[in-house]
Amino acid sequence: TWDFGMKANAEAWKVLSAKGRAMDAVEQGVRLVEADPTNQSVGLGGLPDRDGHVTLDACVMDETGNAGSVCFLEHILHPVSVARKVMEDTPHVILSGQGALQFALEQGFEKTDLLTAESRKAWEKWKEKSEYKPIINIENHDTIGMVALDAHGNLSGACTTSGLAYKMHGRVGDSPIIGAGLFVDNEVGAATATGMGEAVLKTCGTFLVVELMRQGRSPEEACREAVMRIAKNQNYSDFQIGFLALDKRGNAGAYCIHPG
Ligand code: SD4
Repeated sequence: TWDFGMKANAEAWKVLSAKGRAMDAVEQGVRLVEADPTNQSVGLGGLPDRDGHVTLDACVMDETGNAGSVCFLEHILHPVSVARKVMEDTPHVILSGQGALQFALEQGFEKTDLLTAESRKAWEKWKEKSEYKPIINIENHDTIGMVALDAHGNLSGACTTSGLAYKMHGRVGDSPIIGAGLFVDNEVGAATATGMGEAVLKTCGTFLVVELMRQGRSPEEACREAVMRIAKNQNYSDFQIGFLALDKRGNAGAYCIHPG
């Protein structure tokens, strides 16, 4: 998702080309973007919610259908890796808020201040009007989702975000929700989403994309149909939604509402 993902792809490719696991590839790939302070939308440097808190959502899903997720998590540089720990080291799928932070600290993750001077300044400026109109477009976006197929024929995916800028405190988007921001079915394919999370949540977006591929749609056709289902019922002039998908044979496709 989005052009800042190109370097994440390159990082993930290092793992894939060495015949590593798709799960490791997607984790390594998106971590690069989480740690990049110039990207004001994922992890470090993410724009805060309306009360000034940077709150993070992330999830992973692997080739066995196992999944892990954190949402409404603060102060952790790599939420995707905490999500993977939830998947591998707990009997649960989702940990949220204080509980997710407590788990991360117990696992040895360090507490980090994620609000950079630039993002604080942007928030101070936003507060002058406090206009709450989340718009997602090419200048204002905030999620990296990645899906991969490895040399062993296995699929995995990861999705991580600081969510909508200036969202309500406590708001959780689609990105950490299995079947909304990310879904992987190793027999069929994998899909991830970006854009206005509320619309993706209400349509179980990536679950829909994978199920459409199961019925025989190509990755692009499946993404288009999922986008159309959202566009049919909502006035989408002010928001973007994009789906990306990869099938079991390695065919990739994507579709979004607006260009860019
Ligand atoms: C969310 N889906 O929190 C994310 C935002 C996003 O590009 O993808 N923006 O709703």
